Amino acid sequence: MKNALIAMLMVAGLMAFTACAKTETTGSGDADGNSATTQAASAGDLVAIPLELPKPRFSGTPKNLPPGTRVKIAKGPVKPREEFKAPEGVKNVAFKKPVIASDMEPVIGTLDLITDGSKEAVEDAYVELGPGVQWVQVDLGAKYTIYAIVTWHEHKDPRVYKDVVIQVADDKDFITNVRTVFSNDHDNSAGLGLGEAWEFFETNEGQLVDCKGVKARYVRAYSNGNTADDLNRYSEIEVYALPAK
Ligand SMILES: [Ca+2]
Ligand SMILES: [Ca+2]
Repeated sequence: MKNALIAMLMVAGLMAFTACAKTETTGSGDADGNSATTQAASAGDLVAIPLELPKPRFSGTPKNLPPGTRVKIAKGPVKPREEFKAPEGVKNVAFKKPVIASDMEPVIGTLDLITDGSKEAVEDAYVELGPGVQWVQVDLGAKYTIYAIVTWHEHKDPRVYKDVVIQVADDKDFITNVRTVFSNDHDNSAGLGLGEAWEFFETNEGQLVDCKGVKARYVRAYSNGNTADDLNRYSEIEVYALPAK
């Protein structure tokens, strides 16, 4: 009788151990197509970046995908994105920094709207560039160690932007030391190389790219129209970083 009880306790202990081990393995994220030659954040204390989200304009995302898109649909209700952690002192170093674009005469708005701190989905809060492949570029003014780049195109409705590519470089012309930190251009229609990341619906959360401490001065964000029209809207780009050592 005593032996049977001990055996039962051992089985229960083993089951509890297995359950713990299982929980630990579920935290790993999937590959997001990040091809940057970057380094992991240093082992110091990590804290949530001071990211403030604009108000949501709709809830949930469509069950039916727009034709020709490649979006990973979440099973069950859409959960808020987990807070992103980086070394203490990381802040948005793109705020009020100068912006240039492939189209210096936007259809709507002015390029300074991209780093003015406003990212609400309201009229006059975005810049709209013409059809096809376009880019906007922020000059951070110095080299930074970049932990995250967050971009908002426009989030008044859940549209999908095409060929979303985020690159960083040391020169304003993006000729040398160009690194792609995100790309979902899986058929290279933008001509910048193949990207493996998923497409996504625009929401108030914006698109956060883990840059893993890549060092650069210039940030460039590409797009190639969206599922509602061929135009390219941008309302804000934030770059969470520390001065590069
Ligand atoms: Ca803005
Ligand atoms: Ca494409």
